[in-house]
Amino acid sequence: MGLVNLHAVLAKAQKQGYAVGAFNFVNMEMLQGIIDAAVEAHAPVILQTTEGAIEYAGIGYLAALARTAAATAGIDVVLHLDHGKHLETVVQALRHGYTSVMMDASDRLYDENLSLTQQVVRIAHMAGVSVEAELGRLKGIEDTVSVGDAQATLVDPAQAQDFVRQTGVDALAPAIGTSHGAFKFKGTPRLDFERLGQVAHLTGIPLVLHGASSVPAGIVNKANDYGAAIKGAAGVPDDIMRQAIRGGICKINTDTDLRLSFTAGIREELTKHPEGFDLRHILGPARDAVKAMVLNRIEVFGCAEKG
Ligand code: PH4
Ligand code: ZN
Repeated sequence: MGLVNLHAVLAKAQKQGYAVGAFNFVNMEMLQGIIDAAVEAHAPVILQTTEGAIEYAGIGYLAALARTAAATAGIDVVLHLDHGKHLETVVQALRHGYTSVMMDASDRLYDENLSLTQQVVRIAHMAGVSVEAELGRLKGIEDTVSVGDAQATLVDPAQAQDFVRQTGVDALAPAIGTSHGAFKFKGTPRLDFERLGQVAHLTGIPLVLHGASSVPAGIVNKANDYGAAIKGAAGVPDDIMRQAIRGGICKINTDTDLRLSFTAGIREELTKHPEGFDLRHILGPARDAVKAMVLNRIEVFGCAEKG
């Protein structure tokens, strides 16, 4: 089986009320940890790379790894461009066989975001490739100084309705209070579920939660025990994640959880075996740690046995 597009995978998720994990990778071991977990759980999976990952590893290597994994996985696998900021990167992704692209012009004026996304949808849909877009800015709700500022960073539901109608995107990432990285909330974690409900109702399409890592205390503590210095980390708790899925989230972006797991695994191995320098002994356990984390996320997302 080869790669499938995002539309196919998310239509099923939306209908049945679960979410599909979208996991970022930058090297072979991360990819293998992700795919091994998805195969074991028989879950559909979205493999995604950002422009930063492409700059680091090269799009040819990343696409070949994903294609190789999908060929024998026996589950639905999507290869998605995450946060494509430039039209050139989108075209590059199409040329390399990506089956889904995100045109992220959320930091531009609304009209620019609209016309750029319309262009991408026109080109991508001709090739059978799905398109995700974003509205609002990813920022923790409590990071803003006033209610007015908070409103300004979050998605405007009426604008989302207009945007989806005018672009025909397959999936939309509405900013509802999450942020990228390991430090998402200073106080009690909260997302704007009322706003999410309005966007789901007005657009009717599958929604995407960015900045959705759970940042488990156990993994952060393990990293710190083996030499990391990560203080004040906080992620999206599982009950909030489940509520988001009930509210229309069908794709969940997870990167930080994998980075934490991978590096905690490396730190443990190097600390326990300071005499070691065989890469296979160092990166193998890190790959296993990524697999364990992805299995955990698949359970929370409810997509096991849906592959
Ligand atoms: N992403 C991943 C963004 C990674 O430029 P870069 O490769 O560092 O960007 O789109 C997420 O939404 C991940 O959210 P998380 O940080 O909560 O895992
Ligand atoms: Zn993101």
